[in-house]
Amino acid sequence: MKLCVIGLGYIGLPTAIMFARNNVHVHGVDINTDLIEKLSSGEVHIEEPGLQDFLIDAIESQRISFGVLPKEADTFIISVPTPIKNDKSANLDFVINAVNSIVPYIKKGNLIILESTVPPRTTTDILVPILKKTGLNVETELYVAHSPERVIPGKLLHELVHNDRIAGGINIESSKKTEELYKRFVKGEIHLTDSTTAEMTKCMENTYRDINIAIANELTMICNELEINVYEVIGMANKHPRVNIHSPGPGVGGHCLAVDPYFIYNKAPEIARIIKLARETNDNMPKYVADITKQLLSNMVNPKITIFGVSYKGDIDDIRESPSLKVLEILKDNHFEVHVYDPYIKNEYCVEFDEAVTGSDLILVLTDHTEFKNLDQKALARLMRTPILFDTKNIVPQQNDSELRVTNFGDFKNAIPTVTGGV
Ligand code: SAJ
Repeated sequence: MKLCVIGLGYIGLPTAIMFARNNVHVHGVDINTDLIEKLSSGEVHIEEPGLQDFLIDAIESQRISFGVLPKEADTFIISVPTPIKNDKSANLDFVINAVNSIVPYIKKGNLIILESTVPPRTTTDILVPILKKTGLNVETELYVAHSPERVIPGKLLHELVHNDRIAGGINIESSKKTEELYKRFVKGEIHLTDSTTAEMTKCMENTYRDINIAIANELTMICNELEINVYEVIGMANKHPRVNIHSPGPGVGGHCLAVDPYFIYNKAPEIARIIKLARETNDNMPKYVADITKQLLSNMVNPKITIFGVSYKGDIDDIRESPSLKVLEILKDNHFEVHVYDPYIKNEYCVEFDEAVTGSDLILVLTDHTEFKNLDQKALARLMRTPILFDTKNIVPQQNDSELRVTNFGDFKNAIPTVTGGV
């Protein structure tokens, strides 16, 4: 079987490699020529456990090739980004370009699968009309489906295999063909449906999570107003067998939760009020964190702030839509001296650990990297000028024998220094 995968990012590349491991001859396509060169020489561009070794295996077994142009194949998988525009509507340009790029290579009997997360009805209203350019009868001579991925970065290879999957065809034959394809490596159940239901399901999964995080964030702000420790409330409420309040944080990042709710919202703005409000609540969290930061530093002159973590979540190197970047921007706009440390990110605004913490008046933990859970708090306190750490992810335990005062959303008001510090 021959497969052509268009888009070799966080999902396309691992998917291509998994098929290659399962006796499929895969051709991976991307518009980025540097990336094609890199992958062809056996080097992956994303940090994901196991992926590098799997790529080398696939190249050595001659089951994978890479190029900037598609090739004829039995199946085409499109896995390109679907960002949002400034007006929060979906930017489907990459999807449209990708489908157009495969049109000349499509033959009767081919299966075309869209994996990118898209607003409901994209497959029927956008994909199918483009596929008509092949001159084939899309309903009877091609198979077309939406089959969204559901994997989480960091556990990607495991979840690709073990998660349940949805196969949403434009007709039942397309759903069945899609099921047959993924069965080559998927051990989870494959659920057959139509393409529009599959699109809505995927968008709603991430919207559900975004809304639940928004409730946790709203609860945090209410508890702070009423002087109640939010973590005690969440901890106890979650002892109820049917309650699962999520964790508050500095906001919601990544390319999925911060984006997909708008795909639903834009289809029914009059009705989707909770969805919109949840987005706004989560988007407001960086400002809320910056406001708390100001309170913690209110008695200091020229304070130095250290941000710990810019990835949008723990133990990954992805900064897309990261709330840390927004916190950084707000603090800088307020003329604070801010230094950033992230063990996973090397870029123009990140510095080494010692440089970031020496002389600092406040460490702001914004990402739940494992490294931050096991800090040497005594050593840290010695390097800092005012040893306070504000932990927005509630991951740093207060060590009794250290000078470092660890605080969080639940008790930051007790940690505001009363003595004037700084220079
Ligand atoms: N976050 C909180 N509080 C929480 C949980 C998460 O503030 O209780 C924040 C995280 O710090 C992060 C953001 O939410 O900034 C998103 O993190 P995430 O781990 O929930 O989600 P993603 O975007 O990495 O992955 C999601 C997953 N979807 C669901 O869990 C419903 C994943 O399964 C999807 O494959 C992925 O979106 C996607 O591609 O759609």
